[in-house]
Amino acid sequence: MNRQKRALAVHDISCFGKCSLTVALPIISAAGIEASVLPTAVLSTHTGGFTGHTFRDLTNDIIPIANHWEQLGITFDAIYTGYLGSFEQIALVKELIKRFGENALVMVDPVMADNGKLYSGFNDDFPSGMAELCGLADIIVPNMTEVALLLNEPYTGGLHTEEYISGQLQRLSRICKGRIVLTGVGFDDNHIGAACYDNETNEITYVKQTRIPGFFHGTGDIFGSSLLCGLLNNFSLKKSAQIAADFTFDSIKHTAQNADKRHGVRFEAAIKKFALLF
Ligand code: PXL
Repeated sequence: MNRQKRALAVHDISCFGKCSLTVALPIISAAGIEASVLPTAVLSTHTGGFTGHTFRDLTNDIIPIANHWEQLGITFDAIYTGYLGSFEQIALVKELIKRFGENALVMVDPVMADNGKLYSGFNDDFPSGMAELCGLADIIVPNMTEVALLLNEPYTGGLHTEEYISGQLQRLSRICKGRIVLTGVGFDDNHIGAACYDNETNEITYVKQTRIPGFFHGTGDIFGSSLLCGLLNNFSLKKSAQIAADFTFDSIKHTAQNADKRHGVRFEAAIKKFALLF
């Protein structure tokens, strides 16, 4: 039997409203990968749509947790970072990557914005810090709003052209030396998908799925977690991105049309099909 792989997921715990660790953990486990966590903050809900959420910042716990793991000789096959609880945590995550990332696939999802807007709670200097963190990654997974922020450009929205996407990928490749998967790429009204840039071959490939209109909370985390699972199970970049696009689509498809979108999508109904891939 193959040695079991172990991924470290560095995200917040949003106690209600499926996203970040409440989706990353079950998805990583479903793909046969051991999931360890380093929670960056604990919130009563995510920050997208509910009012009055609590916020427990865990910045001061990161280094003591890392110190203990180092004493125990714990290693990881992947480090997957997402929503960070403070600007200061960017430097601490860089430190984690330095200590545990040498033999690990380092995937940075620069979670900070969507639909043209920086998430509440982040200052205007956050994107430049996130761009530095992306510089240490083997693979980054920004959405198109995050791409604009990483490049310090205005967000334009709407449908894309291949020319525009390849230009954004070229500019991003100056910030991130690794592979790049752009999410939320759409060339027509009926489809949405991802653009994958392979830094070794310079090749750009696209994956797509049927577009289901609307905004669905937590789908970026579902896409990122399932992409990581594909890569750790030795699927190609393109195949892993297609697995992620399919699982994200299936999760949205199983979500009731009248469901409260803040609650997240019904990935639980799609996870069996996903698990059978591994
Ligand atoms: O899914 C991204 C995400 C993660 N964590 C928190 C969030 C969001 C998006 O709004 O608020 C706390």
